[in-house]
Amino acid sequence: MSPSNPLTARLGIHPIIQAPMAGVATPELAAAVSNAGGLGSLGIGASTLPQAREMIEQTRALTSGPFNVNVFCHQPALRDPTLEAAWIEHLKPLFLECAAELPTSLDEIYKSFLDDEELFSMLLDTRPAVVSFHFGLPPLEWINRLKEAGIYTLATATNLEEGRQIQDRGIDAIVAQGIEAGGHRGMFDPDVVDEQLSTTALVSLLVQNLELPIIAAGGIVDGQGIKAAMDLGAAAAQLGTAFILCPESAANQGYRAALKSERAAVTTLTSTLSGRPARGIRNRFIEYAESAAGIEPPAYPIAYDAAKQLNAAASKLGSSEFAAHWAGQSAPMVRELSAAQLIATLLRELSL
Ligand code: FMN
Repeated sequence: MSPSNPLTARLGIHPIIQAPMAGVATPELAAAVSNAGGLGSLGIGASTLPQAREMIEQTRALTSGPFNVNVFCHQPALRDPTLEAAWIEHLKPLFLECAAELPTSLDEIYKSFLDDEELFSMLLDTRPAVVSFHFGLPPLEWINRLKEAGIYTLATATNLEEGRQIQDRGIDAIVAQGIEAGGHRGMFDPDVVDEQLSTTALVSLLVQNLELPIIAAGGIVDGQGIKAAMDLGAAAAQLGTAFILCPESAANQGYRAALKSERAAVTTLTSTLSGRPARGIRNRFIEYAESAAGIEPPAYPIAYDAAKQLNAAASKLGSSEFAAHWAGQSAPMVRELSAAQLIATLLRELSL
């Protein structure tokens, strides 16, 4: 077992964080991880305010351990009616195939935390032990107030420049998200050139150049992977895909079947599902949506509205070919265990 470091000592945890996963992480999953000595996380980026509060309260009822609540700090979407109409038109054959009504317009289906003062107040009120930020950072004043409330803060970086901004803003620790990672890339600005750094390169870069504890995320599914990251100087590892098959996750049968099939070996980074780059198992939606050169998806999360409507219609017909099955590059190696068994297994492998 690795010795404790400032991050694990402050939170009183093993160096294992279950990644926040909007739509997949449940109170049961987060609490089971925290009860097993890791840090469980909730992803409330796509939840309404009452849903988010309820998830926090449910988690608190299931564990006395610390847990993390994650919010999305993307720049609010710039509307482009022409682009949005062209995207709907592009997807028309898929809507027809699923016998679904073609949307006449698309919505910004959830707010950025940057625009959500009520959510900020709710976090101050409920005071989870940890709050984490994805896609950017909130204003300094909000970070300071969360920290004054005793909350430990984390933020995702995909390169050194983002890591520097996180450190300068006074965040407590950095999640170093490599290109292998499942789900959305936490890059602050999806329009800048993506350096696409691997988890190994990024962790080393951040450890060598910054002072904050670094949490390795991306492609890690076993204790050996956690150990390798810690050998590079990471204080902990954050695992997402590894927890999707846990019975406590909200993943549906189609998602579980895809992750257990040979198709899990082929993951793709695509903006077509949501409007921001995210890694998932390649399916017919991605194949089709990427097929037309020159037709770009609308901004995040407007594109997601189209994909979610299509997936809802396809699901009714028993198809999950249009779903967002987020998964990282190590997806073929995930194990189907309860969260407690998975943490125990990871700890055993880590101490070998
Ligand atoms: N990261 C966030 O910060 N917030 C999220 O809501 C979020 N949702 C995710 C949903 C899924 C299904 C997955 C697989 C990842 C998600 N991520 C999210 C990214 C994870 O925090 C983490 O970077 C990633 O899972 C690490 O790579 P791995 O999946 O290979 O372990």
